[in-house]
Amino acid sequence: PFLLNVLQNERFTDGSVDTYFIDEHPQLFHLVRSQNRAQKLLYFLGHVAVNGPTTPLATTLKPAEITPSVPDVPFGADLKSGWRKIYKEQGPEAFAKAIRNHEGVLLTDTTFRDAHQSLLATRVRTHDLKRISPFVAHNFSNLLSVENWGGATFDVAMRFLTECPWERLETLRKLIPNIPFQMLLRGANAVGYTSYPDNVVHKFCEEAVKTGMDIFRVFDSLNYVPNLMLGMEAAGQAGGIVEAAISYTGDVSDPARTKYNLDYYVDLAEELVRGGTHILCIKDMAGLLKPKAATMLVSALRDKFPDVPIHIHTHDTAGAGVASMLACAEAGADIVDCAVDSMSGMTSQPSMGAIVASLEKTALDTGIPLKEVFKYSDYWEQTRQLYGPFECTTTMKSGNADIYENEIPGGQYTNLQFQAFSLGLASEFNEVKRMYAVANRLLGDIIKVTPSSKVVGDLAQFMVQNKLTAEQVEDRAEELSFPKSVVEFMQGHIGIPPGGFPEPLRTKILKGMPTIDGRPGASLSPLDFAQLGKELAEKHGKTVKERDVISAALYPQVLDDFMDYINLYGPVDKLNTRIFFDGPKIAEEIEVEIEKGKTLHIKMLAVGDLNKLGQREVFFELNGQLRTVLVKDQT
Ligand code: 3PY
Ligand code: ZN
Repeated sequence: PFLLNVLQNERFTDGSVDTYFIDEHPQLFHLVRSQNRAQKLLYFLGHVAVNGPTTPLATTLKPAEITPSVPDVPFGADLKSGWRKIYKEQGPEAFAKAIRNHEGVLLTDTTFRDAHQSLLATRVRTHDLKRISPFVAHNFSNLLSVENWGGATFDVAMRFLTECPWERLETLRKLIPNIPFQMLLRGANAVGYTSYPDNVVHKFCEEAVKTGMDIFRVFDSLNYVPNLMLGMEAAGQAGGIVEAAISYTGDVSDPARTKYNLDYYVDLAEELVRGGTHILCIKDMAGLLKPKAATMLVSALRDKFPDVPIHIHTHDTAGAGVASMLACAEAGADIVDCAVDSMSGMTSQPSMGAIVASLEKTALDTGIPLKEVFKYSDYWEQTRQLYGPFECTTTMKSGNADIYENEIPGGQYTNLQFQAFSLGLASEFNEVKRMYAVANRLLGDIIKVTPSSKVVGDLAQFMVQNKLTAEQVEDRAEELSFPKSVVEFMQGHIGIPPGGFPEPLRTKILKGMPTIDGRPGASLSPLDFAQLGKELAEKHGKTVKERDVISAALYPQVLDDFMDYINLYGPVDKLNTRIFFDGPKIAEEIEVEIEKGKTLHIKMLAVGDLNKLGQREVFFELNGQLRTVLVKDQT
């Protein structure tokens, strides 16, 4: 209040007094802001104490009461330069050339993105990524990249972790300046589930490069080339390294599976190479690439494209991931994906330690120090316990080779299993898996990855719930009310599948509804960013950043909710993970560093009785002083 009085004083505002004291003491203003932030955090903690977690916990498990220890990083030691230097100094083409000239196999570490997207429902917070980042920068400068952004992490960060995904990228970039960062871009769907106007995808990529992103793995859920090209162009024009990905399905080693055979993949690769990709990726999102198929596919691509780096992504759902990655490496792949041991296996990527150890002292040596991998794994083994409420292992106890039949992508496999178990229908999971394969054939045997995997999953669940066989679906298609995702797929909303749409099923389902011919985004008019920025500023009453406008373009409602939440609860991303999910215990002392050098000491003392207005007073000690907040009891 004192500062506000000064600022509003006429003599102050007309400049007729000497304000050097204020000019020289900017911290006076910080004080006002940080008090406000502290009060908001107390309100958040009070709210959790009274009403429970603001982020729905998926199971009854609690985060473990531990503070994971971070392995030492030598103080003041210089960082070794890594692959990022080549890219930044010489550009993407030279980067690609250097990869081809490199002896040995390079690794991409997916621990910061796909591993937790697959095992922990994408819930890993920046707080825990940040703590281990200096260790990664110091010990793993030989990594080709750290995959740490994109896919589902973008919306989950705002929606469930109430933290800004851009800030995550910026923070990690500062801590890991030497290793290239890699993200997953869903082509024309950017990091969303639907097509966006072209200028949204372009603007998103520009901002991502500015914030620190380097390599863009671009895929399309139907391998639809126009969608892929749009994503590749956006990433390339923004100055990023383009890694066009072919999503892998079927089995090239099985002569009976003719739709997605070697010719299909080599022809598609040819289009992507012609389209200017710097790196070619095989994205095996369901973990279907068995060792023999891996050898066949990589050898064919290696022969055909001797100058293009080949990067392989897989999931270890069946348990054959390490064997397949070794086969890829032997056949000439330049880079393979892995996750640190304690975050690997099952629907995640194969184990980094296992791959590093298998190739040590061979011509394909990864150059990654195994001893440091153990320490890195130890950090994640501990940290993973904080995410107990989201553990896929509550339902999944082992790998399962049945994915060779149902072809369900890693992330979706654990989701479907969890859904079935939480409805008490464990046996139904088997039925859903079986029906997933049936639904896929009904839809024409399509590529299954976000968002086309949802179409297949929705149809499978619809068939299980309504006890429909494939024949019944085909016969009664005109009268059934199909899930929205299935209808939109048939309308062409996500693109055109290889070999076209299944007929007569499509005609029967659409019954004359409008269809989109060609690339869905092509018919969308450009988004007016200036107008959207104005609207956001009016709504949220503060200077909205460019990156917030981009988030709003992708996820309007999610961004609005996120901003309202932050306005109410303050910088909850600064709380440690157990406290964020579950709140403190009575009398437990916690420290929250809300900015560098500014730490709050908070102790929750008591939760008061319910008053006549249905509220409870929650008592705290904040930096030694008594504070209270009044919280509406919503239980
Ligand atoms: C995503 O789109 O998020 C994926 O991880 C697909 O494999
Ligand atoms: Zn994946």
